[in-house]
Amino acid sequence: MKLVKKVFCLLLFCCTTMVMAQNPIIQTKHTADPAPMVYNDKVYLYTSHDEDNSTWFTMNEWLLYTSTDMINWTEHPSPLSYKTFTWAASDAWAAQCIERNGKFYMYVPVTSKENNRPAVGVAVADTPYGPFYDPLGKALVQTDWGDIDPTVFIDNDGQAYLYWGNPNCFYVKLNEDMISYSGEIVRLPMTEEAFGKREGDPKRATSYEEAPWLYKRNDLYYLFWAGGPLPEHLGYSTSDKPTGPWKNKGMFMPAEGASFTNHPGIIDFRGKTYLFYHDGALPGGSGFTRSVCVQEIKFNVDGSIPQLKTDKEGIIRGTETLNPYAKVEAETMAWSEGIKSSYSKEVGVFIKATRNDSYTRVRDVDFRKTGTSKFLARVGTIHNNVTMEVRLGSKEGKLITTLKVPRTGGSDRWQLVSTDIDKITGVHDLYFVFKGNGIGELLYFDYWKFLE
Ligand code: FUB
Repeated sequence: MKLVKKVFCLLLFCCTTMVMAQNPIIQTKHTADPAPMVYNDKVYLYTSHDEDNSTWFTMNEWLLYTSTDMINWTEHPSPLSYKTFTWAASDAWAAQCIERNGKFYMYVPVTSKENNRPAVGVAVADTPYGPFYDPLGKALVQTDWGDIDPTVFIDNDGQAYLYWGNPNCFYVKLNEDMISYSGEIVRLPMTEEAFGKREGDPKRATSYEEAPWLYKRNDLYYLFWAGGPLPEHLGYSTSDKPTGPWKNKGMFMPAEGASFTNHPGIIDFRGKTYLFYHDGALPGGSGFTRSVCVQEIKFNVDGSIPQLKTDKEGIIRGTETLNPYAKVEAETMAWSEGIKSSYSKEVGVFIKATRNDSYTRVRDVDFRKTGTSKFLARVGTIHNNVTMEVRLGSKEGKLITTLKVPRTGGSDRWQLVSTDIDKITGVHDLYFVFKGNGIGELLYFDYWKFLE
């Protein structure tokens, strides 16, 4: 009997651990170069977008995801494309957005049409979702080479700094308008003391490769960066000033997995600090089909960062529960398999189930004590006999309802379907499991809601 109990506990532990695995945090697209921003108690995660099946950094636009709980992420329409910059030829690479006086400034690297070299531009919007426009009609900064990976930071005294560059690391002081700068562009001394020593590459004396991220904690400035040689690790340097001199603190996340690049993005949110980075951990992932991940950083008492590893678990405990009685977008999820996200003018972002048995998981849904007895969803399909199962706790967990998805005839045709259900109360992980024959586009799902 004891043995049976032990095996049961072990199985339960394994299942719970599997359920909790939720890195990479976005599974419906390939995302890279995370740039998280906290605004009004919500996390806005801007990423670059690796096109599916890419064999190079084929990147045309930036993506935006939001979360208030750090476990469920909602995709929004792309806020910006390199095409917004009429002077840019291509390459929507690593960007960062920041808010100042109610306006949002997105610093982006793109390739300039004029000289076919990278340059940093800036776009402005009235909301974090965009639409962003190019106020300058030209690059904000361009040196002689390597103007990629801008990071922006506003210090407590109001002075804003823009850092960027590969293989050099530059900075400039931004003016209060955030779209111009004062003083010279400064190239940091690329010394062993600042960034550590790199062996065997006379062109790059230090470990610094690219992807700087400026961050401040307890009056100490941190410059995070991706370090070489390839594959990249993550390292950091510290200083008591935002302009250095920087002191190398070395590697805190070793290179690992299918991506030969990495890219740090750090925020404080609701009393914790989170590190976003990317790897190639989705099925078919590579250096050109990357995926954004997140984990909590717990600093040592002296301000140093403990050694971290890329992981599958990500964030175990969310910062709040999700309300199922308000409209919830289908593209809000903690995990999915066999799902792609898409966009249409009629409904904005929606998801496509690509095969039988594909599913999404939404974590920590709070049905409260009062509970629910009705479920509704806006769906559509081009096939007969397609269903959507709603389950609790796991993909095979308690079946709440099986919704027959009407054959609407396309992703531009939707139907709101509702069904009575047995009462559910309390907090549960919710699973939407899609069943039917039809590879590629089994069904379309826009939003869902329970009625109290
Ligand atoms: O995403 C393209 C480039 O790869 C970025 O600019 C670098 O930081 C690296 O992640």
